[in-house]
Amino acid sequence: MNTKITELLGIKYPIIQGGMAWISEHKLAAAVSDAGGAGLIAGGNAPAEVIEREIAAAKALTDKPFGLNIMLMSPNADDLAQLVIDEKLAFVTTGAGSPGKYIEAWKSAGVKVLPVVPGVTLAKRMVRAGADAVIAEGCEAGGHIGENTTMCLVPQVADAVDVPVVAAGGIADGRGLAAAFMLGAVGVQIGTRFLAAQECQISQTYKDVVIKAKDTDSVVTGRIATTHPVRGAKTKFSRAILELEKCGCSSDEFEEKTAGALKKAVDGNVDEGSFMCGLIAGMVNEVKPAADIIDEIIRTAGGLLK
Ligand code: TUI
Repeated sequence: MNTKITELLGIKYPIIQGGMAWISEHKLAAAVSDAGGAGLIAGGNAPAEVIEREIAAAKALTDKPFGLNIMLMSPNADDLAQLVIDEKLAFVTTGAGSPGKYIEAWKSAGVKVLPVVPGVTLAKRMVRAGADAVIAEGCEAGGHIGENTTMCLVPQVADAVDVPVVAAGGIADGRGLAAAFMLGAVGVQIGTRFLAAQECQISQTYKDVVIKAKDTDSVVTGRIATTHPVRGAKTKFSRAILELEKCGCSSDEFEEKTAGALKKAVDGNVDEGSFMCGLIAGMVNEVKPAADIIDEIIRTAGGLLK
């Protein structure tokens, strides 16, 4: 299944792992890369030394290319941007902002640059700045989201730019990959399905939340109290947060209640954790090795595309 994205990244299958803060660490990244996809370590808010160790651990597990995701709201973004160059990583994906100021340096170092974009304007801006591809992410995705849907966003971005487009948000199986191709994408980014990968190091509690989620068990918090809405699983905690902001809490109060909540979810704290996952969680029903997840996606999509 060769596409412009498999060519660009030197990978076998057009599947990029989502860069999930606190979640996408070396074991998952190496497993996805070994299985023919593009594995990713997520920088999140971690200091560069921590991510340096993650990169070393991933290099010890795989000789396949993998990348780093940089969350641009992080105070450590500058350090992580430099780390990508120092570690000679194959590619970088970015989220939650514009990576414009880093692109030239990354390109000079031979790093492929794939910004996540929630809209057409940023997609065009990123291509003008030198991005090698863009990841058009719809609001079906988990974590921090924009306003447009994958179905509407991907073809508009594909029409607007002349670099490869990767579809993200709401894709977890071969039908999603085939559909993404029909929308003009040449690959997909998948996060939520990999939460239930055997190699994913989150708590069993987090995996159970994802596996038990139904189609209606998703909620977006932070639309009123913040400028960075986040999609996650409907839990007692996320419902309480939503009520809090509906009642007009201040952004400070909101931030105080949700600070560190993703890490708490990763550690299995159901009472105070923010279990970020996409709308497609309702379709994720079992834990499997990353290689089996990828094989199944490729087999199903291949059959459909014939
Ligand atoms: O970044 C993500 N998903 C994330 S980041 C994250 S960590 C976090 N934790 C708590 C609160 C907020 C974040 C969890 N999930 N996805 C990619 C993504 N990027 N979605 C939306 C965007 C985005 C938004 C605005 C990208 C660029 C952008 O640009 C604004 C500008 O500067 O033009």
